[in-house]
Amino acid sequence: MIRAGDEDRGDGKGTGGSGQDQIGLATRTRTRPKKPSQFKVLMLNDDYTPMEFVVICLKRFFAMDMEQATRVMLHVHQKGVGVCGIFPYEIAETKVNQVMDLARQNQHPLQCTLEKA
Ligand code: TYC
Repeated sequence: MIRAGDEDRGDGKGTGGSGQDQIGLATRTRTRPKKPSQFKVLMLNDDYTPMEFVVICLKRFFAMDMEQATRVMLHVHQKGVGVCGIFPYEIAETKVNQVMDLARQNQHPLQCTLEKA
């Protein structure tokens, strides 16, 4: 049964029902729509992709200006990985594919990937 105080955890399951009193189970529907989950697009360092090419990708696909793109590229170059942006899944996936396609066309080994935010 559902009592006052049972909460919606945001996953459609809530916390209703403690085990003993679940006769006549109610199926609740959400009132709030679920937020689309967000994904980080990560750029990985390698030893061969030219710095200028990484900057071009960051400007073209992540709408960065020269200064932002250079900062993110140098961060990746120094730390090994960096965040290009955070997007809903399908947009993040599209951006990964755009980077990887342009890198492949130019025969650079640049790698870009997704991670749940
Ligand atoms: N490490 C590369 C170089 O020295 C530059 C680079 C930066 C490559 C960022 C990939 O995601 C990257 N030419």
